[in-house]
Amino acid sequence: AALKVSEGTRENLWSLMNSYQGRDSRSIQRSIVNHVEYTLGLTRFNFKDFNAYQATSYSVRDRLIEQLNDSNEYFNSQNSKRVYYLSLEFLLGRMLQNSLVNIDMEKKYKDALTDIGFKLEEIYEEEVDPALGNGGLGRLAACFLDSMATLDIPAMGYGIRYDYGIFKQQIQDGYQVEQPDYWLAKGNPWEIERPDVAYPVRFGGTFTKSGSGCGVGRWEGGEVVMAIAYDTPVPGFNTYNTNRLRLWRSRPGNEFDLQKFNDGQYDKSIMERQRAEYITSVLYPNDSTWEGKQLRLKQQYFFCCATIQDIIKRFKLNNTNWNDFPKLNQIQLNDTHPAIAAIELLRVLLDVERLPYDQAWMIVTGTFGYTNHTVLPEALEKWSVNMLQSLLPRHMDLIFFINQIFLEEVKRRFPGDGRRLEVVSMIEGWEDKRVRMANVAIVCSHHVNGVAALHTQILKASVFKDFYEIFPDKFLNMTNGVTPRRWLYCCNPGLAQLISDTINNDDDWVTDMRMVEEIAAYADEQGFVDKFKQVKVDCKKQLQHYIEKTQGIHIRLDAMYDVLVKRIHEYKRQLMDILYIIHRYLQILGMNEEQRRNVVPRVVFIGGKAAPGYKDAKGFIKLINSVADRINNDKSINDLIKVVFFKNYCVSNAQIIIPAADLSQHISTAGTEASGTSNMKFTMNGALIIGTMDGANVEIAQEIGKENMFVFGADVHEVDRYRAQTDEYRKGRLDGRLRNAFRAIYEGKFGALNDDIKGYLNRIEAGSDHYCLSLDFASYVEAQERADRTYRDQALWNKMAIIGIAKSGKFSSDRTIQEYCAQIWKITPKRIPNPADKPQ
Ligand code: F58
Repeated sequence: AALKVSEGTRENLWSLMNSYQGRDSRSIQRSIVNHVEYTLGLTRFNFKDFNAYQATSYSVRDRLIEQLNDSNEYFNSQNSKRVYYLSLEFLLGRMLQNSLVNIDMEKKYKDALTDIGFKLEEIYEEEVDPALGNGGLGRLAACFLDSMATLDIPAMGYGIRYDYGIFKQQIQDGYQVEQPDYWLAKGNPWEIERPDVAYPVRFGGTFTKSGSGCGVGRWEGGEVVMAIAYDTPVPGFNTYNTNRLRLWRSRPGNEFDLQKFNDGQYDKSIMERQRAEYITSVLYPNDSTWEGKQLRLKQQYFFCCATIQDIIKRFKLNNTNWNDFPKLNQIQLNDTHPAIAAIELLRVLLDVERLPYDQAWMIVTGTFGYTNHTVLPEALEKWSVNMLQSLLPRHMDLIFFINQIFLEEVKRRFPGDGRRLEVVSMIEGWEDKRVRMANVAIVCSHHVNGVAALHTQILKASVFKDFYEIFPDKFLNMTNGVTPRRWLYCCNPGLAQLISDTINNDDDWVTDMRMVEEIAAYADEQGFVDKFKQVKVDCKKQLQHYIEKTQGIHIRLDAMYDVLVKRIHEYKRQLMDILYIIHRYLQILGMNEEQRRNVVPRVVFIGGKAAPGYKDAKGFIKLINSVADRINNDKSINDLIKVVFFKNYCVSNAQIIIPAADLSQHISTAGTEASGTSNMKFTMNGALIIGTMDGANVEIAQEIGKENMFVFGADVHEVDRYRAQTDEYRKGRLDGRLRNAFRAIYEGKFGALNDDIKGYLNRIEAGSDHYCLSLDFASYVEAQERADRTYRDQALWNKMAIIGIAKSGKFSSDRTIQEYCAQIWKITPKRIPNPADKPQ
């Protein structure tokens, strides 16, 4: 009915919303206090910071809901083309500051709150950090939402509303201990529950087919659960446009097992209904290994099935011609995790909408795009055919069918090439058959993209080489980016202010990061450099305060802050960093007073979560903590090195540590890190990178100049050659300093050793060095020494940092999204009129 109201009624409805339009202090206060009383049921005469956080968030949410609804209504009325970003993870981070900044009301809310006795900065700290993601992939999805809203792209994110996000990391006796993250315990003011938006999702049962070829299937029985929508508004910066993030929660289906009930098994039938809720209970905390858990497959299908129903329903509001579907809907798959959505769309088109196969297939391949985030073979998803068959029988049947058609085409185009057929087949193995989800995603998509230039090259040249030869035009690169709103403007207000003041352009650069290039001209200007130094010191003070408060460690301000924060993994080589620290420590122990005066004092931060089942990664954490223990308590080195294991690395504390870093480490073995995105954030915040020629480091070097980074290590080809050698060869070339560091560990200098880590080091010594620690160690040490030398020349250091910031514009996710829009989604911005501009 909303679309049909007359203009008069519309105006009337419009004026009803005025209560939330007021941007003056009194209106803001009234709306906050109203929520204290009416939403929270508390008295306005006495409420705590946390309640102020809740009420403030509800007040902001009111504005966002209005913008969201208006945006949505506008897009519906225009039958706008839409982008749907499907992801099993959205690592959003806290919402309050970001929302206020984006709707340009941070200052107003700050003043309004001060006036009634609250400090906005303290209120920010009350918010739980919603952590529905593992790492880079989930955070990328969150940055993309921000950019799509900012760029006026009619877009939606779809995912899962997990009850438990990524675990909280505690450290006990140096070991990681995982604590459940029940982030909803105190409610979530940012979401809107939508019991009116609910879809059934079926698992198991049987399917019968009629007709030939793919036929028409009837899928019945099994278990039906309901997907309920929870919406979170995603406001753009400096635009009225507000997009929607829709997360699904599982609930018991409407069908009740009457049979059991009548048999007197009331309790059992209730318990079965409860099982439905488990589907969206918990985020799987793996960041790079694939696990064939049935519940994970259920999660994937659950959210894809609900999402496809929702998208189709929206399409049908305004459309009847199915051929328009791909023109109006683009679905992007954030890795293969939601790839089953493509098969689900095919199923619905065939079995429900009764479209002919050719037409249905054209629609599917016109709709989907697939983004790959990894080249590690152990991360590629391969579901057991048996599991798929029992859970999703029709989907398995359709995969077999499309695979057969695809392989026939390949046979025609590459006669006699049996090897290729084997490799590109969606099915792997003979007895224990598995479905290669990447192959399914590639064939079902019109475009496949890597996330950095080097990564895309590797996809084309090795991982997906055979596909690339079949579909050369399908593959393209979309170098990742990060949102400058959260990762500069919000987390580093001092630097943001300095940029705005310097380029004399207000905040325009916040949506056009290339403008920041202008500050390069000031890299030698003393006045500017001094201000930049002051910004860095202020950020370091904040970090110092945070570390004191949360970990009880005092760190000095006048040291180089050397930071390595990311998920703990062999390929990311935290081990190489800690071995270098040991080397440095041993070196200092051997120095006289005179020599020590020349040492650059460092505070080394290493932080990140290890997957709970990843033994080696957990061993690294223990080793880091043992080394920290020894070094931090060695008075003889006079704080020349301090080692901090940065606990529970997450979005909110990333916003503290990134602006404070001097040196930032991105030291993965060349060819292993698809892109990396924190490298971009650190660069934007004026940290210098020590890094390998891997992932997006390569492009960062291109943009800011290799001379403004500390680049080291083997390149992809050298890594390949080294790996092709024998263990004997590598053993014979073990780096001497590495050997000394091992010895110090074996001798117990860093406490009693856990056998696992000892075994790990032994294997490297024996020449089994897949991640090339020994190959890269010498050049790593050399790069570290370069960093020290440069740091002693503060003018040079700051100049390099400023140039880094100036030339980091490419790494805004706005640029990335513009590329997706132009090259993959073929969509242009739709600027919605701001109703506030209308004469009232
Ligand atoms: C990351 N992948 C890449 N995967 O490692 C990183 O280089 C890249 O910058 C980033 O994606 C964004 O493109 C990543 O974070 C996961 O966390 C998956 C979670 C689910 C299981 C498999 C890994």
